[in-house]
Amino acid sequence: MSVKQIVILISGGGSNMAAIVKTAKRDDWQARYGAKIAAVISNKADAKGLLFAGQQGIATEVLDHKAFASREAFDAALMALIDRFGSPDAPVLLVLAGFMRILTPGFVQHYAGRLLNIHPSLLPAFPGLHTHQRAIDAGCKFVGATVHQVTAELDHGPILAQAVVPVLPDDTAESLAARVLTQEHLIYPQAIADLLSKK
Ligand code: NHR
Ligand code: GAR
Repeated sequence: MSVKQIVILISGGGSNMAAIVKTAKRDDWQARYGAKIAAVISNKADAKGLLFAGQQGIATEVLDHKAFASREAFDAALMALIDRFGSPDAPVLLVLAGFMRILTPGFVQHYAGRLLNIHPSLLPAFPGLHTHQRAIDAGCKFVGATVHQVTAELDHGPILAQAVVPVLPDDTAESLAARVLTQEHLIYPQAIADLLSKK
């Protein structure tokens, strides 16, 4: 059986990526599901997560979106880079983990059914950016995070998992983001494991 290659895209801290990598190691995804985290790719050279991935012996790559004239050109190069880690009979599972670039419909189509994202809100509430401040401003008493399949429409794909946390009276966007993030680190690895166990 060919190994299922997982490629993770990040833009920053990479704490969700690290949680996935640690769970894959702890639960031996290689033996259990024949799955391996093949590469971590960032669109930003200074993404802190790259350091951790490198230390774990995972291939790391940087593709700076600013070096491309259009979204289409960036996405085409990104696709080519990602697909180096897969094969025709075992295409990669692609995991967005704090990846901050909107992807073109052509890119999303290419990975249809194999492309996941974690979004820091209880979708369908608050798609897009600055979710925690928007939830505070709206007076939400509970917020959370959503793992979903990515479709061409931003933050609208089928929901795979969610976690809920309370909003406390003195919360700022930062304190709320930190509370949500601890739950993200639990539900994202779990949702990926669920998916791998079904494939
Ligand atoms: N692409 C598609 N087609 N569909 C989705 O659902 C996607 C996606 C790409 C990324 C993550 C998403 C999130 O979870 C995601 C989901 C970035 C932006 C954004 O506006 C919005 C949503 C998400 C990620 N990005 C700006 C842009 O112009 C750049 C912002 C920046 O660089 O800081 O691409 O929230
Ligand atoms: C996470 O909260 C993730 O849900 C969010 O950014 C953070 C990344 O943290 N994603 C987005 O806002 C996507 N637009 P991390 O880099 O430490 O995983």
